[in-house]
Amino acid sequence: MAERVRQEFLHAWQGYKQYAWGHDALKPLSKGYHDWYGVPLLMSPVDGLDTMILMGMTDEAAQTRDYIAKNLSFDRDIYVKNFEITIRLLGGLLSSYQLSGDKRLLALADDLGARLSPAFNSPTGMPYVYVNLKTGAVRGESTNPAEIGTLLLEFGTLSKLTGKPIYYDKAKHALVELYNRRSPIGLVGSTINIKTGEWTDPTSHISGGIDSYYEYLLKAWLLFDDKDCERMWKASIEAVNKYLADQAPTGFWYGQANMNTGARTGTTFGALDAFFPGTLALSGDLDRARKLEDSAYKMWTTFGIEPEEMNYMTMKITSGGYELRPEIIESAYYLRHFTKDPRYREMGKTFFDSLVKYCRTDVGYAALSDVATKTKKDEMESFFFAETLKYLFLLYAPPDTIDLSKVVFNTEAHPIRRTW
Ligand code: DMJ
Repeated sequence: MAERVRQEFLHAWQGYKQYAWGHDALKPLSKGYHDWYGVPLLMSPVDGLDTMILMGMTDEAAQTRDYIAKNLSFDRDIYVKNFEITIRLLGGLLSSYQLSGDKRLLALADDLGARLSPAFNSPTGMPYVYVNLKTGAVRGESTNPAEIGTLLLEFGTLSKLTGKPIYYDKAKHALVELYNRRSPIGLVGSTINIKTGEWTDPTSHISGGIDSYYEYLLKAWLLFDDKDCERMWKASIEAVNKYLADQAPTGFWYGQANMNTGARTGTTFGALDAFFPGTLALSGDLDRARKLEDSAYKMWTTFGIEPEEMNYMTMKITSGGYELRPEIIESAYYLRHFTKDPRYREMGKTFFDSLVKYCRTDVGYAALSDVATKTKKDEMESFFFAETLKYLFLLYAPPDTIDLSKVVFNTEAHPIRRTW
């Protein structure tokens, strides 16, 4: 299985190289390319490089690394999303630096970190959504917990590797400011204004927009031995399990609730929520992790492939796309690691077979606009290289490929090694 996954990585990578080389992403149907901001930031190569290294594609990885070092420039007059660029590019550069020892990648990461840092210059210290890489100008006051709280692994690691504490301090301050605005019952909402610090949507959940905030509380504790993060994680997970977990007739799920009252406001779950069994497993809560992954697997097999979102009470789709997302596979990887239960490799085979059956094209893999009809769309996100295929590979690879006692994955599956 590991070798089959590797071959599929190569298939998609060759498509990217043939039709989109030097750009952010391959368009897998029209055989063109897409750049997020008009000029290339090498999203797919930077996101995919550490997967290549872990898969043992030594020559391919060396060529890609050299290309990145010689061609990637952040001296661009463009407004970029601080969150996406941090998790994909900063995370990718840092992990590939650690895996290869190529100091040019660390220099690029340091340059990027410095250019992103003005994002934190708000009245609360919580980051603006966008920052201009050349001028440092910022915009976007309305944001969410994930975009505020999913920066510390990358900025913190940059501090440890460069000896510049400012990166850690800014990202940690943002995280604490967010945590301090939790409700009296310990939950956070969906939307917050970073200038006023006021919540503008009180809906609490573990889904997209909040998800990796929780993931980073736990992982920043593990990676940096940060006791504040340990405390914040423990207080947060208690509230999440009390108010968001839902034992329904269809299974064990996590839904939506009002952050102030705890009253249930929604019963949807989707592809993004499926990261949570992995986070629970990493925290040691194997009981909830197993039950939730079983539910997520039911979601996948009900439709042949998972939808972006469905109502878990009715098992009806509420948002029908599939973006080639990794989360359910990531969770299978953690559960397999911690339980050794063969069930999770069997699940992985189902995920792999569905991907090949419904998403493979002659030059790569395509997202689906509708899982009910399995209609493809012209997109292959860089996280397909960074995460989806990496976690699938690791689910079957020899256990010494990654030592989870020394490594923490960022939310884009870039492995960060604790060298400090
Ligand atoms: C990735 O960029 C990251 O996993 C992020 O945390 C959520 N969205 C995508 C994958 O679905």
